[in-house]
Amino acid sequence: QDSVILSQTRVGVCTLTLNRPDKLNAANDELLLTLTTELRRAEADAAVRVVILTGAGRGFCAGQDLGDVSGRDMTFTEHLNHTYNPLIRTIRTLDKPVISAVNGVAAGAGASLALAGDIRLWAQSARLIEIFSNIALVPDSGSTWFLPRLVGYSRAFELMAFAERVDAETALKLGLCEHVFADETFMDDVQAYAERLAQRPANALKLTKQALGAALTSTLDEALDQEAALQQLAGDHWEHQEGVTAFKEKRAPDFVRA
Ligand code: T3D
Repeated sequence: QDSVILSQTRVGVCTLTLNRPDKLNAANDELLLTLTTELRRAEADAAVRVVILTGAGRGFCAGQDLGDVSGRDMTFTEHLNHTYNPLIRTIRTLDKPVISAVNGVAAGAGASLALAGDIRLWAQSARLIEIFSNIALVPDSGSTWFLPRLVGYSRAFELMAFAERVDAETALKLGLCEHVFADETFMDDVQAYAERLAQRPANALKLTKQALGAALTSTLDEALDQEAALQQLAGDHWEHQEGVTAFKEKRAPDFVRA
């Protein structure tokens, strides 16, 4: 398989691998559009409960393929609206959890992709660089939205202004990732984590993702209204019944029904 995106589904977990390892998975249009399509395909596939995004080889994603920019027949704005922005929106609105499994360097739009996941798992040797200012560009693909929410305005500005390299230990401290795993066992650890997540109640997680996504830009009043509406959908679902029954019967709930 030599597609720019590799797809494999195992035990309810679909792994989408950016596959241009010679260029640290720098993104061309084909990669970005295919990744968006594959995410939607995973969303529609009943066998998939969790999606992992990762990179082949030693890099996660080195951002825009700089060999692909000159001579392009789109403006920057048109290009972002055609490729990166639909991808980031797809990740954040997908009705299944998306894990960014950051196996190596994540730079530029690759850093944005690393931040866009609902959960961010890093290998020990992974690095994140808001590298845009090195080529005098503005952080895009959601970085200006994700990063200040995680680290605060001034830290985000500093990381962007100096294109500072953030290592895994610092990322964990700053809240840019949830867990760091050893390089040697990274994808096994990520798969095990994803399989645990796949056992959780899929409908409740879908609604939780929706509620959290909305709450990030809402008032408390709006969040309370949103919770009340979504709780009805959760409460009416068989998963809720199973959770309550399992509690009463003093057994583990089974949220993965064939
Ligand atoms: O619409 C729009 O187009 C605007 C959107 C912009 C979004 C963006 O992402 S802008 C930012 C673009 N990305 C960069 O500026 C990063 C460029 N890469 C680097 O600075 C370094 O490669 C890294 C710091 C990421 C990693 O450094 P290192 O030393 O580990 O690896 P390397 O040797 O530089 O790279 C390995 C190979 O990958 C190398 O190819 P070679 O010499 O072995 O044939 C290198 O040229 C290639 N590569 C890495 N990044 C890119 C790339 N090729 C094309 N585009 C890249 N972005």
